[in-house]
Parts: sequence; C-alpha cells; structure tokens
Amino acid sequence: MAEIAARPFPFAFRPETVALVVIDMQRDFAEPGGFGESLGNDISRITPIVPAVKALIDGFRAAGLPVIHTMECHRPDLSDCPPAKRERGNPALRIGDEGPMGRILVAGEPGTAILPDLAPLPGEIVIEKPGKGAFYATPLGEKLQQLGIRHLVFAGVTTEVCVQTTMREANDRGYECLLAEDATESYFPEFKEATLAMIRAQGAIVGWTATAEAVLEAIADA
Ligand code: C5J
Repeated sequence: MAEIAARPFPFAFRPETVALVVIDMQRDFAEPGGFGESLGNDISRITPIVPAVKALIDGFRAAGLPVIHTMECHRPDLSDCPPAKRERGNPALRIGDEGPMGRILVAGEPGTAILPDLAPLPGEIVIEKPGKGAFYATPLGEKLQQLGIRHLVFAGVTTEVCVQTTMREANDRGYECLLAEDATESYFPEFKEATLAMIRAQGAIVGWTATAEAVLEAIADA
C-alpha cells in the first residue's frame, strides 16, 4: 500500500486502484458571463486553483493513472433539467438562456467547455452530468468498475456543491475518497473551509483531505 500524508490520518491506496476525478472546471463557473457569475458569485476565486489542478492532472498522467473529468451540463431541450433546478433563485441568466458564451450550461456550448489549460486528452473519460453529484444519471459508476478503481482523489469546483455531493455519493458506493485542499474552490471561502472540516471530521466520516503536493509525492513514489 502507498500512503498520502493526509488529514485526519494518512490515506492508504493501491496505485492500480486510484483515479483522479476533476469536477466541473468549466468556463461557465470561472469566466464572465457564465453560470457562476449569473448567480451573482465572485468568479475571480476560481482560476487561482488552475495551477494546482493542472499539476494533479499532469502527475496522474505521468504516473499512467486514470484522469476523469466531469462537466455539469444539460441537453439542448433541457429535458434533463428539472424546474426545481432551472427556476431556482433569481439569476441574471437561467440554464438554457443565451449568454455571451452561448447557452448557459448546455452541452456543446462554448461556456460549458473545460478550461483550456485543463482540457481532457483524447481517450480520457469525460462525464457529462445533469446533477450536482457525478454518479447521478451518468455512467461514472460503471466506468470506475470497469477500471477496477477503489480510491478517488478529487479536485475541482465548487467545493461544497458538486465536489462535496460527488464525494458523498462515492463514499456511499464504497470508494475511499480524498479531496485535494488547494485544488478545489468555492465562491464562499467559509463554505470551503467548513466542507473540508466536515469531510474529515469524526475519523474521516466522508473522506480525507491533503495538499496537491502531498498527493503528487505519493503517486510519484508509488
Ligand atoms: C454549482 C458546481 N455550483 N459545479 N455547480 O452549481 O458546483
């Protein structure tokens, strides 16, 4: 077993069963005119984590370990976007509305693309997800089973929404989960800190947290 220096205690994993899951590093959450900004958020908080996310992606690729990307997006007819999601709040632009980067959170539009520095390579798994959790209404579970994955390292945005929801889904499905502290971000710093704390509380009740550097050291040595 290899180990990542993590909190609340070291995260043990087998290199042949670990994968990186990068959640929703899309233009819609990071750039002006996208979904994140339409909800009134300070999007400038997101791009500072790009170097740490990129370092993780590069490290997993260099070690020959799987990198899985997720994208929050909906079909053009919005048949997979329930009113409970589309009509929530009072955003400047709703999901499906035309914005400066195309239709908000609609598959195939420029705004839903993953940030260019973090773009998937041909052959990497890309999961398009209509919900907050990446297991809901997607083939992620089958893909992980096919690869024999048991340990998941998470990065991406936003910490307390799609990242935390996916970690909890994964935890309930029996995966050992670790969140890279400096490779995830929220529009609300206090929500990020609370999420990291609640994940590792009670003896890692949902999972572990560690720096991206600690993850990279462990997979390079494994
Ligand atoms: C949100 C996400 N925040 N990817 N989506 O609506 O966390």
